[in-house]
Amino acid sequence: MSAALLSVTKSFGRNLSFSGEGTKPIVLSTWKHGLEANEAAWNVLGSNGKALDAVEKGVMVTEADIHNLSVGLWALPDRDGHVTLDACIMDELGRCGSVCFLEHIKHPISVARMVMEKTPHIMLVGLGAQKFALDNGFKLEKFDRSPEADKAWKEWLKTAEYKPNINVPGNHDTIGMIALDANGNLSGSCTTSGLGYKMRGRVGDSPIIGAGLFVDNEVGAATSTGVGEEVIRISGTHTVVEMMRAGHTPEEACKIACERIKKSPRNLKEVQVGFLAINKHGETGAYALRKGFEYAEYSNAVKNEMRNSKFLLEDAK
Ligand code: SD4
Repeated sequence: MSAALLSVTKSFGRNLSFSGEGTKPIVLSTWKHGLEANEAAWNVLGSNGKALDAVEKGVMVTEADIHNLSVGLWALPDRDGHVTLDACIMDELGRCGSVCFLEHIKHPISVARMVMEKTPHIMLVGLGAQKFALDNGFKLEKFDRSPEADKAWKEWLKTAEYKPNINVPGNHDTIGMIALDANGNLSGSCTTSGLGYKMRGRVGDSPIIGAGLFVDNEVGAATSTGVGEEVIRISGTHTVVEMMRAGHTPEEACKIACERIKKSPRNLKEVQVGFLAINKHGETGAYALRKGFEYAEYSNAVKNEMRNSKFLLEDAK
């Protein structure tokens, strides 16, 4: 047997021989706003609810936060001043739904869930996604930008320099949430306004299944945050889940995905990416390219605490 195959077989042994109760229910989400979102998710999980409901209800809190500059309608606009939203959701049956470039709708995650549940498709974009939302009872929110976002955008226009700065609050803070419910089922959600001052029409990793979010109920779930282009290039969260399938811990799996990004010949100086993962046993882990990525974890053992992710590159500011 080749060395590579042997190591895969060996590491598979780790998963198969996992013993103990594991941790469930449990919910994890990216960044500080994850604390509030986790509370809402825990309301579902703690009363024996489904992971799918938990991850929708959880991130809806962030989408409705009028002070959040990176998720929902009150977030930073694109360079032309329009707020365009991306979101996706995936459940334990491998069902998934996604919306991209959605404007003037408050809860893209719920539209994504409806795409999953009511259509034969996975992704709807732009005006088509908006029409689908309106046809299904969502309301058109007519304002263009929140006062906070408007002020930030007008300030940005003075130089109009596009820089997806690393770890700048408000520019990198997508919420990705993954949960394991009391019945041992996994689901995940991811929702964002994307990178602040992006080109009009730009879509990142967050609404792309296998990039911003991936769930395999036999193995685990993962979500990502940061510069979406880099995550898409390596099918980031699919990679993380496949590494867990091969027997790696969630933290190792996230680290391997970061290492793939690090190998890039492109200049990654301004790039941050963070991965967050959970396996079927409720083991959790994260890894980032650079210092600064943090996430919130909530279980019976860990009552909603922030954790700092380990990272690969020491050159963080
Ligand atoms: C994107 N990944 O649109 C998103 C942005 C982000 O934390 O994650 N911010 O590329």
